[in-house]
Amino acid sequence: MRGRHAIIRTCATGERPMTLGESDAALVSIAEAFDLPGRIRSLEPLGSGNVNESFVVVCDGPPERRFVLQRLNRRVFPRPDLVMANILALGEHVDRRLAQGGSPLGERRWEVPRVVRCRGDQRPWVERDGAFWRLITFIESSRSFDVVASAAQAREVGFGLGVFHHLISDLPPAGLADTLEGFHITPRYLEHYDAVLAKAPAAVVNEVLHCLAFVDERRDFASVLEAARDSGQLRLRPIHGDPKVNNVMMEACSGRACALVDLDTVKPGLIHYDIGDCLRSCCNPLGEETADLEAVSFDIDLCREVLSGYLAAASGFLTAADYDHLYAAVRLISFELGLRFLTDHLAGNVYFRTDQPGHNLQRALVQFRLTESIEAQEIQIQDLIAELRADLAPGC
Ligand code: GN1
Ligand code: MG
Repeated sequence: MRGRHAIIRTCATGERPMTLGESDAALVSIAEAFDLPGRIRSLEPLGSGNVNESFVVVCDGPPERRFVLQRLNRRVFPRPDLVMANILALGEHVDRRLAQGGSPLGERRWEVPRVVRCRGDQRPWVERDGAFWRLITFIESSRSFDVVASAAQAREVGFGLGVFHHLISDLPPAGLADTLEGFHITPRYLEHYDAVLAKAPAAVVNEVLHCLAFVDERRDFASVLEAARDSGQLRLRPIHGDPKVNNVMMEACSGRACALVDLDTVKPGLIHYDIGDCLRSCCNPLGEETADLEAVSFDIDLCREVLSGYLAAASGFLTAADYDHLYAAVRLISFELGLRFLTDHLAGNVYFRTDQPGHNLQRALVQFRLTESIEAQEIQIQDLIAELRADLAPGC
């Protein structure tokens, strides 16, 4: 939790951000519309998201219970009702799968954040003054980390993503709505970047000039995963959409992954977006918010751990073409995130919330630095993938 300051970050929703001091009563009244199990003891900002606005609600016990109250960013999610429908469909599917057994989890704990419905009409959200609010259970006795702290943790994050994919691998993607059209379709981000750039004032800052050249050198590469999808090598599956390290909850007592949270971006997609996103996040030990650009690098030892953990749970449903595109996935998603941050910087920070001027430019530079580090280690990363593939999926 970043604390109170997070709430006064610039708000990319186009709506005025709520601050606790001025609107305690309004926030409590929104939370009370949901079917909570007790009296609200506290309501605090939960501040690390770049898109939505989140609060943690603590309810009196026993046992004391925590919930996450969120205002969905309607500019990013124009159909928040469909976001909720996807989360509910995912929860029901995973419940069925867990009841059947036979997952890579064995006796391990695994949870899905639950949607709390409203008192009375049982709607899974509240609309107030044009804003869309929902309440989700907090995964108790667990915590998350903004950066990976150890090899064991990296392996757990990978395993967590593998379990998540395993449990939804038989959920038909057509049953999920496309709630964020174009999400992770890199050529679309490139088109949007070009449109924004055409309207932006000519760049004079060296960092921006560097970024523009960086993007230009990788234009052809941007379509690598979508081309594989068009040619039928890769196919749509249900995905998480945002499996960065702090969206994987670790059980407090054991340090084991026990849930993936932040399910807003669950929708049909390529699992490579998820694998690439998880790797670009976990294998950047300084984290995506670092100011120490020179020191940013892709840690191949952590990559080994994440991929081993992932494959331990997921190798059963990966195809040969899936393996063939793993390296492209990790390179592409760090490049894509850099491109998204850069575009938002050029557009005047309308999508990602920012803490200070130039924040999105700095974030873009970090992702581009990471991309360069990945490119410099291509042979080692490809060798690692080949080695794990031979061990875990012989013949694939
Ligand atoms: C956004 O809001 P948050 O932090 O959960 C973004 C992700 C990015 C991430 C980078 C819907 O996620 O795609 O990878 O920032 N989510 C959306 O930190 O655009
Ligand atoms: Mg997210």
